[in-house]
Amino acid sequence: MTPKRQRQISSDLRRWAKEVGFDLVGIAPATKDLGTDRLTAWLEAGMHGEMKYLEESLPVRRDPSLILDGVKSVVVVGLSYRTKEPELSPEGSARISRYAWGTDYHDVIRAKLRRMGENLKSNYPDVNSRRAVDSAPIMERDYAVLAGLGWIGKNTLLLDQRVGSWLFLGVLLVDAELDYDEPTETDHCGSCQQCIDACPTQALEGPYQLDARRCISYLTIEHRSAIEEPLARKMGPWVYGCDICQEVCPWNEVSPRRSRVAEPLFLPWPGSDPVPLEELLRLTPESFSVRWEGSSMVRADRDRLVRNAIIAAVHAGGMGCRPIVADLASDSSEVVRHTARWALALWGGTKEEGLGSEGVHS
Ligand code: B12
Ligand code: SF4
Ligand code: SF4
Repeated sequence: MTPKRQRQISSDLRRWAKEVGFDLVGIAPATKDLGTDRLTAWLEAGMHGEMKYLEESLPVRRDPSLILDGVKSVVVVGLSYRTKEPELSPEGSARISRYAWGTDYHDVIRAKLRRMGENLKSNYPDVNSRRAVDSAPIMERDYAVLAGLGWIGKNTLLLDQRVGSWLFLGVLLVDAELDYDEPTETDHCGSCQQCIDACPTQALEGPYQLDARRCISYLTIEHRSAIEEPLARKMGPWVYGCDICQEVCPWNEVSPRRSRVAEPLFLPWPGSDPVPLEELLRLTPESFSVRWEGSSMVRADRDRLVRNAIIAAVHAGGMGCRPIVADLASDSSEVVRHTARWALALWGGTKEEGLGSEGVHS
């Protein structure tokens, strides 16, 4: 390919990324084993908990040509989801993290990447591309650094000085050499470690080191079984994800420079910010699907969400929820039954509620 054509395709891709609404775009060379040494060490330490898919996808993460044959370049895009600031949770409500308030980000980003891929095909028919948003396993944050989008903060998330960290990443793999951006070399965290200090479960074991097994995001979304009492007691109002290590980050402070109009599809659906606890506690598998079809919330399921809601009710001192939680003590789901009995025991459960006077200890 001539240098002129290479430059033309690269500048077209950057322009199309902006046209479809991405906030950030950069291009990096496709590289084998990018960041996978650290990933392997993390997996070997068991820090991924029940997320077995991360083990299974390791060979593909090591080699992006297993996703797109002959891949040469990775176009990395970032999309802000900071649509508004959260409401302060009133009593009897729970918190969903901002990234899951609105339409499923996978669908939104995939649609934008599809338009970029279609433009590429119609203008340069001999160039092939493949899009990925979590779906195809790729080291998204590492590529984002290589493509100059920002730096990885001590909370392990990618940060841009202007957008902060409230952004999703996606990639378009391309089988042509392109003009590459300069990788990010500066870490703007400096001596700050507010994210580490604020994490309620000490999941951030140190700078850039996250033990997912302790992370509220993992516990509420990915972890299927019962949550151990010491962690459950620290989960606060979060029923889906957790935003604490981003809310405290100085790079996410609201300022006129950072006020921006994020993709409106990420605005909270009614009743997502905050979400009434009682509604969550009364969810059935059917009402769960109807309520959250099309949002990121479907990554969990009814049982996990009800489990999380019981824990949030305990946090809120929600004795008002006690009759519903008592019903849940005989739920068909084992994890819901277990968590409901734990809550009732803490509240001093009675025989009528299915508990002996000694309660249940986890
Ligand atoms: C598995 C996963 C999780 C897990 C593990 C999180 C994690 N930090 O890895 C759990 C369920 C906990 C999770 C939670 C969240 N996630 Co998540 N998650 C992923 C996923 C699918 C894979 C990440 C992965 O490979 N982790 C493996 C380990 C090894 O990563 P790590 O410990 O962070 O280490 C890496 C870097 O930090 C770096 N590194 C390590 N040490 C050092 C040291 C230095 C000096 C440097 C420079 C770098 C560095 O190298 C490592 C290898 O890449 C990615 C999508 C993708 N395909 O990449 C989204 C992704 C990372 N998640 C995302 C989001 C939005 C979240 C949440 C904010 C959601 C929420 N509100 O609850 C939280 C944030 C929690 C947190 N503080 O990280 C976004 C992050 C966007 C951004 N701005 O960075 C991603 C990229 C999804 C996307 N497409 O946008 N997630
Ligand atoms: S998402 Fe919450 S629990 Fe997880 S590392 Fe950040 S502050 Fe800690
Ligand atoms: S809170 Fe401080 S240390 Fe953590 S990511 Fe933000 S700037 Fe970096």
